[in-house]
Amino acid sequence: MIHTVNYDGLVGLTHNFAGLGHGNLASQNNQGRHSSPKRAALEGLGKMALLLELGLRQGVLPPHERPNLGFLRACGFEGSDSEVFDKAWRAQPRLAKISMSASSMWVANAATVTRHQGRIHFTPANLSAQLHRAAEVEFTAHSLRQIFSGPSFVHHAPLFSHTELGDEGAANHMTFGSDENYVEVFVYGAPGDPAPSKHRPRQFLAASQLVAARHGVADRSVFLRQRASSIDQGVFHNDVISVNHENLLFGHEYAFEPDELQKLQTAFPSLEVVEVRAEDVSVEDAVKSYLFNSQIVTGPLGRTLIAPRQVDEIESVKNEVRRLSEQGVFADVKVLALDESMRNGGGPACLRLRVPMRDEDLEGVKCLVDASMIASLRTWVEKHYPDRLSEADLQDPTWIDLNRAALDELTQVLGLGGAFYAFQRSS
Ligand code: SUG
Repeated sequence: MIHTVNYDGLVGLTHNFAGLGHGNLASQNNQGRHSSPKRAALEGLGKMALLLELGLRQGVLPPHERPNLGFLRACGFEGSDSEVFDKAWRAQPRLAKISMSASSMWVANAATVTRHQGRIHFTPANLSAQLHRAAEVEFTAHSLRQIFSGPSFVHHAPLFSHTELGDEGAANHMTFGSDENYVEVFVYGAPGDPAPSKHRPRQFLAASQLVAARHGVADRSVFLRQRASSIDQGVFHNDVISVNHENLLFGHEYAFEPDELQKLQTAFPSLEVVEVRAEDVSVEDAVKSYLFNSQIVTGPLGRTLIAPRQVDEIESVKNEVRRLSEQGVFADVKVLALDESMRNGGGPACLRLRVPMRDEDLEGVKCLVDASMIASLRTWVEKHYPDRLSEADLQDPTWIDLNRAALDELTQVLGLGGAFYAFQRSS
């Protein structure tokens, strides 16, 4: 039997609101506010603990080293580590901010993961639509290779990095069905007519097709075009407006361009569609609440919706969730505070990467967590993470050593050995 193991991104020490997410209204609207990295990381661990309590397998993907000195050096800054950091802040503050982004926490953008003929394929997303996210890719690829090793896993290189091949990974991919009866769905924003006029789409059809082909699943893949008007309203990834679990597609009426869904219904006749009408929940309310960025899992009571607490704060969404529960679509609804991540446009589903594995695949796998590991990670966060961070705080060169000390300890906690991060290999 195949289990979907959710791997969640552990929030990094420098989580902040730099307003870097384009087409992402929360990131734009919260630019410049103080962040709480500690709260962000604890909220994320709270979600992992809840999934464990529901009886699910859970893993964690470690944060990236910040500042990202490899990125700054590739931008041409030279000298010692602290000189590179300092020069970047003086000459190119935007690049320096990018080097401090904790955006790797949204691991739904880490890679596309599919399973075919007993092997699990990973293509790290090139994230070429945005510089701060493209700067994550090299370490993400390394990290996935380290954590998922063994004969079950096939690691492909990220696609060539250019916006025309923009690939945002699992945030725009869904697997329907299970075991041998499954269909892969890739959702893209461009090209297409009408095109969005306010926000550039991030995911390109060619990228989705190339990933499907190299994973060996092209003949069981369906490519659906995202609704252009929804991208313009802040739906920068498909997982902001639709989510799936087994045979269920839970999405908004305006997730896809008209008639697109028919392609999936034809390819996968056992599809169950629960579509929320725009007259019940507007796209604006869907984006504000992140209702469709909930995770759906099978818990002890049955199908369970794990939603951000914002779904309770918006009347239309609250009513819709109540209706869906009354109709038996969801046997259980769990509501979580993920406020720090949400303020950057990252809800429950953004924080997780689904990896379909059988028991025997787990042998080569690292970073699975249990309740005692969550407790150790909480202690580690309490020890190292700042409570409050302003943009000015980000410029402090002591971040270099603070991150390294914390991450070095983390590799011990997680059993990753002493050569996981580049700084560990060079010191
Ligand atoms: O790429 N936010 C991320 C949010 C990603 C959410 N992921 C999914 N929907 N799967 C983004 O826009 C903001 C970072 C900042 O402003 O510092 C940011 O990158």
